Amino acid sequence: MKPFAILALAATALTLTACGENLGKGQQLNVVSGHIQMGATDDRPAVGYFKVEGGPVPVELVAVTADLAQRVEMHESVKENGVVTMKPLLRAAVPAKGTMEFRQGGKHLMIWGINGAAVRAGKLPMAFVFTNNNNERILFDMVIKPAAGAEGAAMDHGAMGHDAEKAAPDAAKK
Ligand SMILES: [Cu+2]
Repeated sequence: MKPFAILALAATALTLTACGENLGKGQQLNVVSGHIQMGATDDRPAVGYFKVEGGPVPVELVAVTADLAQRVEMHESVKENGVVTMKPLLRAAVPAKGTMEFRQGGKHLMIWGINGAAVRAGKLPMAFVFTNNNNERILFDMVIKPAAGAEGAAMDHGAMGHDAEKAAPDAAKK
């Protein structure tokens, strides 16, 4: 091996090490967990929940997409005058070094038309789009769980779903 080739290799190794060290320092923006609960019947949307860990600066989640689903929407359940309704959610703040969660009873994803192959594989690859770095995309495989039983959240949510949305004037506007 010629001397300059060895130098080049050494330089590459140094670069990689430096990169790894930077990643180790401080928390990076990341999607750390998430799952999807299928709707009780095929015409019901599935619901998605996940957790995001914030990086060094505050950002906003502005979209979640999936190539293997027909439609994905971000929603938030809100209680108004004692009635729980859902509203479309356009952005969700992720605090620096904090956490942001989509969970039952609050922010959630609604997912229509998940590809059958993804359902059989038990996971749906999703892309989470944030406002930092010119819309950084973070990919995460959401574990797909079957519909909950009669007492389950997915069924309740599905039953609440469309009627509640039609009834919510804000949701109807956009
Ligand atoms: Cu919803």
